[in-house]
Amino acid sequence: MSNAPDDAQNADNQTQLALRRTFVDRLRYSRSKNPSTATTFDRFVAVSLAVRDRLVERWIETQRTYYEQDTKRAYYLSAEYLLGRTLRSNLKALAIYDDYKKVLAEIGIDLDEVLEQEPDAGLGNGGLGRLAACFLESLATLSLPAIGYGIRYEFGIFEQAIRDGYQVERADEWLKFGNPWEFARPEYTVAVGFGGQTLHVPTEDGFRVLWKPATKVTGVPYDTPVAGYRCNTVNTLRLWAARADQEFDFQLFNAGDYLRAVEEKNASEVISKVLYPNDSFEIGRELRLKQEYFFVACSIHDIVHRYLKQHATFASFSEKVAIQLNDTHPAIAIAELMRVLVDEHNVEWEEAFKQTVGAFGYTNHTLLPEALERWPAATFARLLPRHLELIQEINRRFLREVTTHFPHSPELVSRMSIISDGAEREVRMAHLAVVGSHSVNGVAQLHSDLVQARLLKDFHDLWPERFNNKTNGVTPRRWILECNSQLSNLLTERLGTDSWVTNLEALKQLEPSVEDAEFRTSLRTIKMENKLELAKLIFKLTKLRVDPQSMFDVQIKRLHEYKRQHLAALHAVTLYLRAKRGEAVQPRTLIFGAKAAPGYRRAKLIIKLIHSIADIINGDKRQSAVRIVFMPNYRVSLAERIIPAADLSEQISTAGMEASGTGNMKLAMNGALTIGTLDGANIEIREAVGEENFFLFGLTAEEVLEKQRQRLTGRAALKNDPLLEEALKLIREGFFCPEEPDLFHQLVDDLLGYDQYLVLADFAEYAQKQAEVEREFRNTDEWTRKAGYNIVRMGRFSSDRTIREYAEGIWGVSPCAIASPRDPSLVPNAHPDLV
Ligand code: 26Q
Repeated sequence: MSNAPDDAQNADNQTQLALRRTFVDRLRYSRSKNPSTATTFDRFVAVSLAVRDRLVERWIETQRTYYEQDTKRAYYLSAEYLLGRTLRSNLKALAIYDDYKKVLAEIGIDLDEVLEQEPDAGLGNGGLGRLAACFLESLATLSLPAIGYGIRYEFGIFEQAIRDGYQVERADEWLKFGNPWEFARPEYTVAVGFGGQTLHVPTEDGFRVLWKPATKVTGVPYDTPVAGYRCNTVNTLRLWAARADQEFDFQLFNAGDYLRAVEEKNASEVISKVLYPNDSFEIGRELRLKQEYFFVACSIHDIVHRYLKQHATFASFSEKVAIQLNDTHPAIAIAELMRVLVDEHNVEWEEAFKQTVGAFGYTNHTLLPEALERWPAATFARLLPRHLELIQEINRRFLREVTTHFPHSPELVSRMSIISDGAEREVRMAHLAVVGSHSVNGVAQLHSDLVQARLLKDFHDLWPERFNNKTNGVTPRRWILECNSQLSNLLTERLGTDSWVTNLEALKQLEPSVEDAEFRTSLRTIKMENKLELAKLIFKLTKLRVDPQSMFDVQIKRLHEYKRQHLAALHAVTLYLRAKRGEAVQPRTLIFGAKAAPGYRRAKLIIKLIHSIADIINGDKRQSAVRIVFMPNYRVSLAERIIPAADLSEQISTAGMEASGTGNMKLAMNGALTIGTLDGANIEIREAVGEENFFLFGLTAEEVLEKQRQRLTGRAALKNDPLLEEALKLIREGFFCPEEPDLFHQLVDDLLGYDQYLVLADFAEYAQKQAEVEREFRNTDEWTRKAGYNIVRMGRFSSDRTIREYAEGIWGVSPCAIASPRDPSLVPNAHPDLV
């Protein structure tokens, strides 16, 4: 008779034995250390390499299966991947987290301390980059055949320090001590051309175009495995690094031009050096266009090469290949695929364009017209002469179609043209993306509606069937399971299963639990413990002591005027004034985390404003109601500590300006209540959690447009609000910044004048809603009930749901189950080189 518990115990012991052995082996043979000489960082690398070893068998099996089944693949092209840390995710995906914790504890090592050694992979600015990372994780967990392509930036998003209340930037040297997750693949390099001339060479039936680039750069792929959660699928993230072209160098060195050769080498390698730290387009940075074309050319080459290994013609290209453009940053891929098909493989234009449109999908992430990417045609002509010709031909045929559909409308033709006809001709990347794709989507319902009704209205009139919505989501593995272990345990215990981890909608079965007082007590206890942990971290990082009993009011996101951090700061000043007058103000700790683009002066000034206000308010020990914390260097790993501890989530953008938001989702699913405008995904979150569990305020997107048309001043909104007036006056006159009393003069005057983001117009309703928040917070049990409903009703906002919608609605890719890894020597029929 078998003894099941004993068998399980034996298996555990065996696993733990194996884990210990690989760990010690990796310390010894990959770090040349033994357990007594190893540093904590050595231990981090050794555990990571041991975990990587376990992934590799599944990785090989996954790629073999895709190849054998010749599955359609989804290719995600993104200039950004904000991955954060990887070790904890992979331990959990492989179900060896608890074993490793135990094994390490037995030899006196604390796993949590080891995990803290890992630097964040910060290859992105904010929402768009983190979305790409959540998507990769969901793709693998859903067993979908997919590859992510991007740039291996040597320096990711800058490290932020605060000096005298000002942001200062430092280089992010995330690769300094090596990266245990990546595999360099120098055997699969790609040559990328820049500049030069196009030659039109006559042939029997017309002519061929040859592009003779002036310089070449080599792309070296670095592959990182992306593990699905408990499912054997391991997909690939392939990031390209720029290296100087050997042959090109060789010629220069041989010509005796040593210095020029070294200069050229540097100029090539600078392409993948650094992530642009702007989360909005800024015209005129030629290197940025080089980065975009560089990674796109490498990726398209890779995709076409992989397709051609199994297909003789391009007739079924779009049946096997789906390419998603994460915003317009990789949109040049449309012209590049046309170039490869038409110039290099002799495919007829019509057929090539059909396959191109069939393959591409475009995701838009912004409605702000100034944020749309456009490049001077002259820059294109210099850097990518052949691509400009191809874009002109795509445009010529497109405008012919416009004229056929809407005759006699020259204005329409000029509005829709891919190349604008102003004093300086510019290539409009969004127009190129729409014309070259069969699908165009926004990232929340309101945003998609506005894309269709405003931003790309003319295109929607022409091709309504191309347009659709894909509301964003976030991965519950990182954003609940890994960052909030106590909440995870409670959910699993109550549900009787951990199925919610891969099926977040299952949480709706816990609705009855929310009405159970014991469950609410657990929720409250967990939130308090998370707040205590965060309070410790705040003290460690800022030396400020905050009261965990106070309301933790959190605004974490990039710094932008449209996101209105200054609205929250202004409100904090009014709370402070009320507290000073002896009014009973609910104790509250405002927690900010935000990086400003280094060239965005107003955003940097708002960071200084927050610090100035914080200095005065925190320093005033006669009141304890208001505390303000600015957590420096906000990043993924810091978000993981802040989010589980939040009571209130600030989602207060000017309506119509935040495409979706995804931090709003992470906070709500961890039991924070939202105070927010009718913007982006807030609208859908409110619908999902129930309007009674959401604090709504502010103008609607329509009203915002109307107000902006009226050109009212901010001062017009001041009427009957002496408190707001006083707050503005104090800021303006330097009360919070005696060293530089004029510092915020202009900022306040701009609010009182044009007030583009309607900060003052929305202030009264915001303050009123915050008063309601205070009242509700004091009713602890009722607050916890609302938090509970937020948690159990957020199932729709899993990126698993989002990715299923992309897979079914845009890509036509299906799940592909991967067998358990076998001993590699037992796999029959050694297969051809799998790239
Ligand atoms: C473009 C050209 C040149 C230099 C930089 C850029 C650039 C880089 C990053 C432009 C934009 C970005 C990032 C945009 C971004 O993060 N957008 C956010 O995307 C999220 C995911 O869809 C949404 O939730 C947010 O609402 C949106 O602001």
